[in-house]
Amino acid sequence: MEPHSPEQDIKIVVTGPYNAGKSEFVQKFGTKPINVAVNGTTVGLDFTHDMIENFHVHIFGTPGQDHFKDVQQCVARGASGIIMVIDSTDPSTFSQVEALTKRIKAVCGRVPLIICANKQDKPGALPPEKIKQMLGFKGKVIGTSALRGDGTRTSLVEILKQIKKSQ
Ligand SMILES: Nc1nc2c(ncn2[C@@H]2O[C@H](COP(=O)(O)OP(=O)(O)OP(=O)(O)O)[C@@H](O)[C@H]2O)c(=O)[nH]1
Ligand SMILES: [Mg+2]
Repeated sequence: MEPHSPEQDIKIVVTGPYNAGKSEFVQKFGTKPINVAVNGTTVGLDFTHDMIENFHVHIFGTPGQDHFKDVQQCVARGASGIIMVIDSTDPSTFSQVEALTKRIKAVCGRVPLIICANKQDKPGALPPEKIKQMLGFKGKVIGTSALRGDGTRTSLVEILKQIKKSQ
């Protein structure tokens, strides 16, 4: 077996508003994902790890509820990339994206960020292009269904690509 090479380790944070599907997203990776939750809402973190594109990717999910601000920052600290998961059927939550991005970047720096327009399997889900326009976001918005696992790996590969490019 090859010796473990630390430069191939990478930390990604999965964040987003309450109930957007962050935990469901993280659960799609690795063999033994962890979710620290009470009554279905994350109160601690989600964590898993997986090998993707020759990187050993450590995937951390934050809580979404605003009263866990400190926990969000704790979980996000040191991440090289941010995946912002939003619920495409709930535009009332989109206004939270800006403040959340600021809060997470305060502990990660100006690292690459992509948005996952999640719950695309649900009727009434706004398409990713529409959400990109509504948010005025310049980066990549990828349609996902964390429930079905659609687009989750594509999102990870995209953020890794952006991280590699920025280094
Ligand atoms: N239909 C559908 N349901 C989803 C999808 N992703 C998540 N859900 C459901 O939405 C609910 C919330 O998902 P979670 O993954 O717990 O959301 P979260 O963002 O981690 O929530 P908090 O940790 O409480 O902020 C659960 O019932 C999920 O099964 C999706 O892509 N499609
Ligand atoms: Mg959660």
